Amino acid sequence: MKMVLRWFGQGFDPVPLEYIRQVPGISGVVPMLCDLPAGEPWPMDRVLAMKSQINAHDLEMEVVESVNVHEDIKLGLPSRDRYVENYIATLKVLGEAGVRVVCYNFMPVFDWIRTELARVLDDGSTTLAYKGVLVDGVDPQDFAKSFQANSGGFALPGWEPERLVSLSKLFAAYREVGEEELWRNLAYFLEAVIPEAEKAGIRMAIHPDDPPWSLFGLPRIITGERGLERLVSLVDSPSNALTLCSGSLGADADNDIPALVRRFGGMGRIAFAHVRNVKRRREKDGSIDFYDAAHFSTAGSLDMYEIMRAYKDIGFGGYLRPDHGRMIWGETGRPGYGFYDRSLGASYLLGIWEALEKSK
Ligand code: DNO
Repeated sequence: MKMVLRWFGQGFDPVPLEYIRQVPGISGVVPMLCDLPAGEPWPMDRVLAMKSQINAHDLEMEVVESVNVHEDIKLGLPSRDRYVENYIATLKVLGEAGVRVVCYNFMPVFDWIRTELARVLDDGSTTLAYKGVLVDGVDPQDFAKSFQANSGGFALPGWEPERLVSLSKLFAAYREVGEEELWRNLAYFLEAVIPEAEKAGIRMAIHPDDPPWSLFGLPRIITGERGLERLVSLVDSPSNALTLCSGSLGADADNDIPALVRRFGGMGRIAFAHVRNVKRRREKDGSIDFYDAAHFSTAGSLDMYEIMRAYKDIGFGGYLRPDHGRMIWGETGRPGYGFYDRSLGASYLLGIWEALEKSK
């Protein structure tokens, strides 16, 4: 297992590589080219420049997150072929640069969604949180505007300004696309891309929908065991793999994370693990409330020891990272990516891993 940390790239991430290098046990960072719109091919010179900068800090660049899928592919529009070609070109570039895993998602319009970027917890730390009542029945335009106004100047992944401009057009287009169409469009994409990923030595690792249910009437399909099962069967290849995100899937109490790790990890289909905790509760009106908790088991609803034990038992040899750090110790930065808290998370998970290894 290799422990990695997400890094948004020079100028886009307030955390310097010098600091990341000082976190014990981190082998590499997981970058992206934040300024490239979804669908644009990633130029070799920029990828290599990013790699040498990362390598110069004794860190590896073997995983990239996210190479975003253009909306025309998800919608199945005739223009999708051009974007599929671009995606394949990007995979070739990344493969040549030594990247082994590409994390992507197939969520319509948005990436992860929260209703608060800085909910204050009892200990004074702040974190991302979700209140179902603030999403259910709310106009997505209004929601997006209030979200942007609260993001502290950072464009959140999947919430890039150029996409928000065309929001109503996008929503209109998705009226024609239900879950089955979305599955068909995902199959079309993977059938074209996976053989090329194989040639490039890359494993495509889909990130589950976060939260794992439909929002604003948009279809969402990678939400639990059945969706993951269907995904891996779309193209039977180790390159058609998963990013198993414990926190995304764990927002739904029906998802048994250690069982999912054993099942899909046992099939060799987990290329990338996002291991984080989430604290969920059901409100009196039946709506869901959750927040991204500290990594410790006692801080949230997930048993992190059992999750790590499942990875250990299946002999997981892929990449693993902590996720969604709270803001602690006065840190300011990208919502969801507090560096101190992710570092605590990495150390905690590595501690569990060492204990599992030595008690075997
Ligand atoms: C959240 C991240 C996701 C992920 C994308 C992959 O913190 O795990 O934003 O990077 O869904 O495309």
